[in-house]
Amino acid sequence: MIGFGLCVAFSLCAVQPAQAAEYVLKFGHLANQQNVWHRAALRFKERVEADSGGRIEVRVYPSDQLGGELDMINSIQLGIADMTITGESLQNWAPKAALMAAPYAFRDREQLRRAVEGEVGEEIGAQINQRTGLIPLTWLERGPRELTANRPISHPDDLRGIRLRVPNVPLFVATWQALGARPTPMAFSEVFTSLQQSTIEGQENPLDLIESGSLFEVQSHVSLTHHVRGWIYVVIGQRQLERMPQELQRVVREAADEMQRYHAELFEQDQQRLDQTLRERGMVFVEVDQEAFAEQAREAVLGALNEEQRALFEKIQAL
Ligand code: CS2
Repeated sequence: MIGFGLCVAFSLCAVQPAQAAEYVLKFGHLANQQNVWHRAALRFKERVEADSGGRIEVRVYPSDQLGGELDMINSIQLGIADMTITGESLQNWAPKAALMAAPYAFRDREQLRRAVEGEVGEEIGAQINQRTGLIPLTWLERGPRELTANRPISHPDDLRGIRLRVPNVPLFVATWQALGARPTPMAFSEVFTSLQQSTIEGQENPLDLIESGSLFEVQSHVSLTHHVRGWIYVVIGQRQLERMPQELQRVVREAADEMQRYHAELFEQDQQRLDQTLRERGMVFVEVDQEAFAEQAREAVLGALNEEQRALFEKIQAL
């Protein structure tokens, strides 16, 4: 063996390639690299690779690099990708998932936690798994969804048929139609350009995704509707998880728990920062007639729920 010194000097040593991982998890999501979802996903990657001794490699792709949310769900089902971060869009397969983001369903964060970590969350998670073949590994709390536009909107009457992008969530379409908007389902990655080209006039999202999508460049006002308080799941394909030996499945699940703990830490700090950051980016924050929005939306939400969704909605109200 040539001495180390010579190795260094002449870099003659065959550098041993890192042991190729036995399993690779491709993890795509829609937020950008600064967003708390991505930072928490990198912590997940770190823990999985360290605790599996390199037997699992996690490749994290932000900003819809592997495709939009619905594409990601289909890719995981086809085995082309393995993990993503998704929520109420799963309603297209599992109706109960709509309750993850039912407008005006949750009074506060404690009620939300009781729902997610109790029977409601179990019911939703079970139907998601049955209907999609995805396993929710952990859940992440979300900031309230707010409405953005290029004018102040403080009452449903101000919507006046606004062309509003919503994610591919039938319950959102029904709710915003009833409120007087013209909702257009669209992938998050298309929102910036559609706003820039005035194909749509507004959208609604938590502040962190307003920032993540640089929407402050194409939207002047944030109307504080707080119309949805909800959560999102970190999901993995059931086949992808169960093809691993038990000890590696445990590594993945424990890393997901760590991801949630780390995200919770980041989330609190982030929520303090975002309001100020978006104001500094020039966005004007508008107080709204919460009761008027809630009154009109609640009727629409209840009217749009089928029997099993309605039962879950009632369960949430009782928490
Ligand atoms: C995002 C998504 O696309 C969006 O507006 O906020 O996270 C959205 O909430 C999805 O429907 C979640 O499934």
